[in-house]
Amino acid sequence: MQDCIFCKIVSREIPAKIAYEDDQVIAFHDIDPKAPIHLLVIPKRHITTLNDLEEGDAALVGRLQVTAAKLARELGFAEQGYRVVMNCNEDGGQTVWHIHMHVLAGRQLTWPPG
Ligand code: D5M
Repeated sequence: MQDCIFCKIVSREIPAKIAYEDDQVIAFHDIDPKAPIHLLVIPKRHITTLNDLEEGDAALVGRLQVTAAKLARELGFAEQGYRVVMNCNEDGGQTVWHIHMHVLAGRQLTWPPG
């Protein structure tokens, strides 16, 4: 999508610190980290919010989680622990309109989130 910053990261129109990429998914470091490690795992295909997911997207969404787990093992924070979060729409705290999985690690996270 033309004006989507995450689509522009996918197409390399804007830079990002990319941690993983395959044909369907890309992961990069959040520009405004909320923890010592803060990754975003996104589908390359533009999907605006979680509400736009369809039956056929189940494998793609699973792939986001599998990618998060793979990165946790590879970057060494799997055993210590981490949190994955996906925000949806205004009340959920979504600010970028291309679905993304936050992966937060490297400190004791509190619950519930604010
Ligand atoms: O999270 C959107 C997240 O996207 C937020 O943590 C900042 C991050 N962000 C915004 N622009 C960039 C770029 N250009 N690179 C990396 N990270 C970025 P949300 O759940 O929508 O509030």
